[in-house]
Amino acid sequence: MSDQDETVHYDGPSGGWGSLRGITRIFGKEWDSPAVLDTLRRQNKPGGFMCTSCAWTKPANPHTFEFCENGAKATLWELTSRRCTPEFFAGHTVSELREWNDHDLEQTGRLTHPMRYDPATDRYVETSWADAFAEIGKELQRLDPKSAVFYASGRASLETSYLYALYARLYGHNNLPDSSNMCHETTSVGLKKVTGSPVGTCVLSDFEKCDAIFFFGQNTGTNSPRFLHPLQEAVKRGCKIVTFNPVREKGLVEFVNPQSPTEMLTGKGTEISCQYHQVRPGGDIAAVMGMCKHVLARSESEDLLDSAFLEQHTNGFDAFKASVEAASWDEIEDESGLSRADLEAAADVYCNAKRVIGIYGMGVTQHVHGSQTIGMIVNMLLLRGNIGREGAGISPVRGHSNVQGQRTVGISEKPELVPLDFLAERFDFSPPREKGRTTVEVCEDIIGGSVRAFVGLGGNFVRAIPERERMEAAWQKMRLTVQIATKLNRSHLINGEVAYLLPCLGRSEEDMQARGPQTVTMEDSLSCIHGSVGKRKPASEHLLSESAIIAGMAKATVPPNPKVKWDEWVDDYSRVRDLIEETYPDKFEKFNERMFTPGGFYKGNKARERIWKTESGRAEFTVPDKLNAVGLADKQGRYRLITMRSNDQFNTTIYGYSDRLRGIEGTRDVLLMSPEEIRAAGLSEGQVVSLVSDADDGVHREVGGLVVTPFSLPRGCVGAYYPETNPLVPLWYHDQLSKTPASKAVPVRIVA
Ligand SMILES: Nc1nc2c(c(=O)[nH]1)N[C@H]1C(S)=C(S)[C@@H](COP(=O)(O)OP(=O)(O)OC[C@H]3O[C@@H](n4cnc5c(=O)[nH]c(N)nc54)[C@H](O)[C@@H]3O)O[C@H]1N2
Ligand SMILES: Nc1nc2c(c(=O)[nH]1)N[C@H]1C(S)=C(S)[C@@H](COP(=O)(O)OP(=O)(O)OC[C@H]3O[C@@H](n4cnc5c(=O)[nH]c(N)nc54)[C@H](O)[C@@H]3O)O[C@H]1N2
Ligand SMILES: [Mo]
Repeated sequence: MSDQDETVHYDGPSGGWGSLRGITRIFGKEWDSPAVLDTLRRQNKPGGFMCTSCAWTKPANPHTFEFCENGAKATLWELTSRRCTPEFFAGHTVSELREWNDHDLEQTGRLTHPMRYDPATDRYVETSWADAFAEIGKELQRLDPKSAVFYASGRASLETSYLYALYARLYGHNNLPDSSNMCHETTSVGLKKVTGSPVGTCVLSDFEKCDAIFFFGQNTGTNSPRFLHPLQEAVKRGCKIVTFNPVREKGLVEFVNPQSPTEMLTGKGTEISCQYHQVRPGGDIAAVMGMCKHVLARSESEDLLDSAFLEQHTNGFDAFKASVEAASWDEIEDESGLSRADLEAAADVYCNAKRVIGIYGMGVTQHVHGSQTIGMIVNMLLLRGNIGREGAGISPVRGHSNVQGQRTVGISEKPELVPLDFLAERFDFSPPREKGRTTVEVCEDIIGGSVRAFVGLGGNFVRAIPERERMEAAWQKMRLTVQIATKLNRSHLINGEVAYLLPCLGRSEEDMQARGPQTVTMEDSLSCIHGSVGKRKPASEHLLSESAIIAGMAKATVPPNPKVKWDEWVDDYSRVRDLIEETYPDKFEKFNERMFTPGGFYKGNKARERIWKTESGRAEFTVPDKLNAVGLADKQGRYRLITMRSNDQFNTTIYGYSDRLRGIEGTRDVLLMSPEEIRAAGLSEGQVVSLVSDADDGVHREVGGLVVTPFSLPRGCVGAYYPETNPLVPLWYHDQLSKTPASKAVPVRIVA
């Protein structure tokens, strides 16, 4: 932290007036129209509509405005008055649009008509829904179902997701990757391995009772800002927050509550983290090892461990203890980049707290040994019985607003997670039993040629995945690509021989079906299910709901089946909720009755009750096989690249060019480095450089035009924005257990 003064940084807190200016700057006049304000007022409230931005939970007693700067951006982005029409497409070839950047593509506004790609003119041309469904159905019928992939980007509702997964299985495949495969799949696999549950164990009230929170690699201020409110309240009642992050993220340093007049007037906020440790990327395994070492050392003379819990509920403690004793402080300090004194101070907070929560995000999951880091965090919590009791637990912060829910209702490439026997009987068919493809496997098989069709239920797959250059070339050899979307993005411009772009309703819009206006539901990060009602007039009269589009394609693809009632389901989504309840009775009891429960209804979690669905039937201690989560060893000239999100983006949607909370303005083409590293590399501030891949695999990958920008970061690492730097991530560079791409320590060199 010595170099703070030389580096760009933002002096204001997170929240505060800056957050309101952030909205105004991008949306200008659009943002204060009465209709828009009315929509925002209903956001994240019982009976209102659920934000399309992050998955943070929606409280039972919401604030007057239960939305944050970035939630407002997401909503306004959907409500824009701009339209991307057939006339627009008539004026631009697809090749030309491929030269446009992400921001400008989405700025063309909401898609209005179903479009088909016309290779003769290299343009998208207007088509009818009936023709689109008929041709898509015919194309899919010609293909081997196993060669098709149905991707989902965690936004679509539980109802749509259930229908989509059923459609895939009726057609004949389990190729149902979703954005989770690039995100928290490490959790779904790694956390499940050690606790038996693929999701977090905490509920909102735990944040009202915990004494300490340990934060690993999650950027609350930008990515789940409403979570800052419970954190602020926790700090005010004396809870200690200890953060591990290579970047000093403003939201975890200080927060001014935009809903508090006093705080807004005085500008005086709350200090969030009492300790902030700038761990090296991938160094969390070592950092937690250091803390555990101190806890175990102190436990020699103090009664610190929860022996009854260890005895009754855990497996593997002795082996873990031996591994902690074997790890040397020298190694721990070197791998974590943190001093023994700092780690002991962090461990003291842990020892002094009766109830502890562990939080993590992409800084943990997007590493080659990310699952081992999750195991390590769980190890630390288990030592003092901090899982399965009030005020304590493990809480991954999920990304997309319904990404967790999509997995809950059957969008999964892992057949063992889906009640296939029930589906077989209920719908009278033989569901495919073979494992489907993860995102990385989809990419490998598109390159290899065995994937012939791709359907995207939202998202921007081609832009979000690793290895962009090779993927874009291979993509165009597919026979069929279908994208269901609200706005134009790069994935729509890299298409197969037959390609469709199908525009859908957004969540804030009224979804009118034969039996009246419809409600949809989603599951948040804390496993609570909420109903969401859109009220806005749709952006175009030609839009269909996502459920109607899925049903339209399904009817044209799979033979009629008296038990499969696409039309009835689309007429009235409550019937789909009945199906979900029938399929998952333990989680969705009285679904239709309970969907407007204030704060959502909790689907339950066995690990929270200390029922461990693991191999041993107990919570598992695990011994990491190395002290850092990075895939390749350090060497001269190699840096660990952190691919980052700015405060003005939602994944590949770029709202603007201000990363307000990090003090980076006007550009995304930056290479962030510490002043020491800039000097050591013989570079200077403002110099334009390229990053090239240093993955030792002989593949040339390069991203140029990056301006060297001093920024407080640990040694040996650099930072740059996602998705611009995705061409640098090798496809094979992923978490070992779950195949989540390891986007947080990508091996690169700098070329001046
Ligand atoms: N406004 C907005 N909200 C979003 C999104 C968005 O793009 N914009 N995206 C949504 C989605 S899909 C997701 S998954 C979530 C993502 O939300 P996060 O999980 O917060 O993901 P990132 O911003 O990619 O990075 C997380 C943090 O990890 C830190 N980090 C990097 N490497 C390491 C490491 O090795 N160790 C530690 N301890 N920290 C590290 C980074 O500095 C960064 O602060 O947010 C969701 N919400
Ligand atoms: N290098 C690097 N790569 C990463 C990451 C990283 O941190 N670093 N993060 C990864 C993560 S965590 C994730 S989740 C993925 C994100 O990958 P995706 O989920 O595939 O991408 P998004 O950018 O969220 O998708 C944006 C598009 O979704 C469409 N859309 C928006 N709203 C709706 C809607 O209501 N319905 C439909 N049908 N479409 C809609 C719009 O057309 C918009 O252009 O990227 C991953 N890739
Ligand atoms: Mo994500």
